[in-house]
Amino acid sequence: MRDQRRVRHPALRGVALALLAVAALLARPALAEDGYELWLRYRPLPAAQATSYRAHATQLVLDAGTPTRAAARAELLRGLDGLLGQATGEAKQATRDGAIVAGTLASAPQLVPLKLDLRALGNDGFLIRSVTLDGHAATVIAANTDIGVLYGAFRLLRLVQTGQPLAQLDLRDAPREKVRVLNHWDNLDGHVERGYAGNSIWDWWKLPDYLDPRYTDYARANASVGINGAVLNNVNANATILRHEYLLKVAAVAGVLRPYGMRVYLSARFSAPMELGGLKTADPLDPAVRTWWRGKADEIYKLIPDFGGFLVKANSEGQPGPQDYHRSHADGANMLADALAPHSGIVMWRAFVYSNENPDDRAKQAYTEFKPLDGQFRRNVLLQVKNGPIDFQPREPFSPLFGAMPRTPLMMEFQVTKEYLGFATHLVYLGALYEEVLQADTYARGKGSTVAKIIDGELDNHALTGMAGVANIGSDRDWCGSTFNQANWYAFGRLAWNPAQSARDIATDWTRMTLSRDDAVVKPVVAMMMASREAVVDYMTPLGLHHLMGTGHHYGPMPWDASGARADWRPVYYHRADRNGIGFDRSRTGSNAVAQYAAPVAAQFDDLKQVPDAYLLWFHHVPWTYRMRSGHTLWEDLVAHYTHGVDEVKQLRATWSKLQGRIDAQRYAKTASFLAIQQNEAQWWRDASIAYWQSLNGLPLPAGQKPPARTLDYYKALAFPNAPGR
Ligand code: GCW
Repeated sequence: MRDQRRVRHPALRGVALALLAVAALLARPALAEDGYELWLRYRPLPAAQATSYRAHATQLVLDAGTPTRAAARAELLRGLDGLLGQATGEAKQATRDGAIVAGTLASAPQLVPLKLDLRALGNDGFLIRSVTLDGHAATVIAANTDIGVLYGAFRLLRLVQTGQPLAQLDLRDAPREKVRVLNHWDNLDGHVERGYAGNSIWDWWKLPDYLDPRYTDYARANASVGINGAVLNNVNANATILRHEYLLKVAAVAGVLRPYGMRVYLSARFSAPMELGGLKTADPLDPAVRTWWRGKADEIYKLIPDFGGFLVKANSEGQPGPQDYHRSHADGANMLADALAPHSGIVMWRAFVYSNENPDDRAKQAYTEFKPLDGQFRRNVLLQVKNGPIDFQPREPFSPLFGAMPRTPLMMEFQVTKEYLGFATHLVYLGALYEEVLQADTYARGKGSTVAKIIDGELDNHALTGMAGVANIGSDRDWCGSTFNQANWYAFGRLAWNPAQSARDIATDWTRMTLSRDDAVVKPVVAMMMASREAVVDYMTPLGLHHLMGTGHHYGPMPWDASGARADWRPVYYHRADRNGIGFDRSRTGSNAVAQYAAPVAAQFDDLKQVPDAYLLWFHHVPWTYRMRSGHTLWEDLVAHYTHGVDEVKQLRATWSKLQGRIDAQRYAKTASFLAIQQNEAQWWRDASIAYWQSLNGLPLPAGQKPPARTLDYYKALAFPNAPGR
């Protein structure tokens, strides 16, 4: 039914708004900048800007007859009212210049005479165009579906928030990835694995009866960047989530997310038929097991008709899986895919597998396991591949699986939470990392075969495509543990929509929406963000080093550690340093991991003369005295990188301190404190690493370099039994 909000009298509404504002002022400190609003921060624009936008937002024409269109209407009114300091009127059709008319052709039939070409927009796309309608200048948001209308509404608001003109618009956009999902590593007891922003936002205890309003704001934020799904529970899955009483809770969450175009998915524990169904086996070829999963899928879809499907971590880090029954990953994935197919559900099967019992280089194992299975998966299976061959390091070369399985749709898995990049407190803009991976050239079909073109289906002609981000969201008031971590959620969503976008442009939009539209803020903040990723690589793991973080919790430097339960969980496995040299030899004469890449890439990585410095110690073991392109020795350059990383953090702090007064006090202060923590920890990383390498190589510090502040024994004695996120 048409929503009955009346066209309000602007003057009266103005008075009411003013009274409300006074009441709010009296009730609590107004406009608390606690970060809760994220980038959907509709604070009033400066007067001159507001005036010029008001001419393009005189009234809203939007039939809010479905929950999704109602969400679009609510968002537009909230955004325009807030940004422009007005009470946006509504009408059934454009009655004056400056109307915003939004809808599908069915819900906004007045758009039909415009003969808009919506064919290329698909399900989720939209167009925004300046037109003349019923004799009035108007801005049209048109789409084939309600969700396209909602995405268009958010885009129009983004134009205002980022200071773009609303005149002569002719903008079309549609996502290049179909499945754009967050993976929550949230346990049912509220703990978030690798979460640094408080507890899980899913309150399983109070669900389904209590729906935290936060779920709605979560959905709004995701829809604003085009994220259209969420896996609610940890990939280290508890079968309990599949019990009927939990499915009722999941259905309640799905009901909140649905109007915003988000589907829910669940991580499925492979052994659930035994744990919940009392079966003796979870063998994917066993008829009783197959029947159990089909029944479970039917039960789920009765409760949640648009359920997205399952995410599975199998035979990885101790999780059960098909190999327990000598079946392949394809057997396992296909069994679940068959159960979901009648309901159009999908399986996202993770390729993150490696085994301690396998003596081969860990970096090679996922490829070795999955490459032979190319072409064996059902049509509704996406293989979810982490960006690099090891595990979400500050820098890794792209996973060799990208480009190696043309007959299987591969989905990207990025980590948004910063497990290996300083947890919540370090400022690291991951947009730069994502872009580097997406733009990497696999050469799978010759030059220009970027990872982006593989995962968006262009290169091998796949219709089922996707990108997953391991969420950094928790119960903290600011959602992500820090203001700048919000940018990583934002950038993930924007790149899942279109992996060809520029990280810098995304950072610029985010800054304008989140912090300030003032160039004196935007320029330095974007510069900070863009420099931050290289900084963390330098102070933690320069020149291709990796996985030297504290065993288990992954906090701080522990390159000396050889205590992990498995060889491939010990830092010493990865750096292989001794008196003479350092680095993991993955060249043809070493583990030959290079051979997993297409020939031109393999040749480049294999050749010491060609391998980029950034991957030197990833692919090669070289003497400390190795002569770098710079003319310096490896040791000299290594130390210089560590120092440079620390210096960059000092620079981030200095830049931020100049912004005091230009950014609200609350968010300014939190970031300033966090940057101080980051500087201390960057210094610690540098000093502890250098002290350890010196204990092996016996070399003096390069000229001009400061010695570590403490002894190696001091760093080795540090312990962090309560580090978060385990
Ligand atoms: O990076 C490792 C993490 C584990 C995680 C695993 C995975 C969910 O340390 O906490 O488990 O990756 O991706 O499965």
